[in-house]
Amino acid sequence: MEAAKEKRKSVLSGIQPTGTFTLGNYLGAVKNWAPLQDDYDCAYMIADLHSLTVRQEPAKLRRQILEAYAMLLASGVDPNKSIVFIQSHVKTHTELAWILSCYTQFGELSRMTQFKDKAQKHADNVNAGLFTYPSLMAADILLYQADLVPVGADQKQHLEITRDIANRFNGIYGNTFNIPDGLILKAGAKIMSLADPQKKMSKSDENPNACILLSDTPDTIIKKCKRAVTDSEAEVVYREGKDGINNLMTIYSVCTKKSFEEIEREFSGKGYGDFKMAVGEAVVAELKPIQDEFKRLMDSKDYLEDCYRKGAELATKISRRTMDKVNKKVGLIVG
Ligand code: ATP
Ligand code: LTN
Repeated sequence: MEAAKEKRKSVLSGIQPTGTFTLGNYLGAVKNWAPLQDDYDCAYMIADLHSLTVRQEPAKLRRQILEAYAMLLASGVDPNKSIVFIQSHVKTHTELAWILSCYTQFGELSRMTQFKDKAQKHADNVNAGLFTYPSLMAADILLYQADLVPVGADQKQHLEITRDIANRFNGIYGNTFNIPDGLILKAGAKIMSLADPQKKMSKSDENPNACILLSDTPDTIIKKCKRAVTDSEAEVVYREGKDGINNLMTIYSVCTKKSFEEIEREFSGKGYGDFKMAVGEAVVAELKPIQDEFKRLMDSKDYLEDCYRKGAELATKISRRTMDKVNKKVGLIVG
């Protein structure tokens, strides 16, 4: 008799279409999504509803959603292997988010550092969506009974609250949700701003020199690397207090797969100028195939539309199962 096939574990992750992806988004998150497709059942989404928590220009947002979708495919996310969809197309996300928000405490939401940061940054628009953002993110993850959630280090707290909400719900109603684990890689989990290496590189940073965008030309990438803030020493070594150099070493290491020791040896006796040039060239080489594929995909809008429609259909089908279960458990009449 054939041995029962082991069920593959599942993965879900998402990214907001709040701007062009930065090198941080790519190295910390998206780059790691494609390799997971071989071993897991993956679902990847553009978190367009999450991006509404900050004021967006409608025409620009529409363009960014499509660009973000194309960028996922250009980065190796394959719609024939994974479910690749746009969050707002799958209605179960807001449906579950509402229910989960009734199992999420005001106190725990108040402790979210992303909420505190964004509330400070957008003091004129501290809206309810910004506050309940984690309930929607928990819904995204729990709907697919995800085992693993690959994200950058800044999302750790949101994963913890997702687990807390799931455990709370399971505790009241019996086993309903799988409890997910974060998958936060050591290398590249937090790429820092080139202008202020104590701050994370963020797509919504106003300083254009702070981040490398996936759409930057080779010249711009090299210029930004050359301008990166470092220190007044001249030694390429990974050491506490050398935030700028540590960040560039991390970027160089992830792009070239060289260890910190190898990099230190390679640049021993050389100045920061040579090192920054090498970092720039490594980033250009890393991004070139993605940029070429992105351009090709943006010229194939019908193909993209076909992919996101199919993605939404599949995601709806799978997530509906969890949604029906939840509605039943809390005592709604499932129509
Ligand atoms: P925003 O500036 O709008 O807050 P963001 O650049 O922080 O956006 P998100 O859409 O919130 O990006 O995050 C997408 C993914 O990229 C997440 O998994 C997040 O952890 C990861 N990520 C974001 N910034 C970095 C960074 N600097 N280094 C590593 N990973 C990052
Ligand atoms: N909040 C995430 C984006 C996001 C996400 C998700 C990530 C929305 N839903 C579900 C993982 C799983 C961020 O990166 N800022």
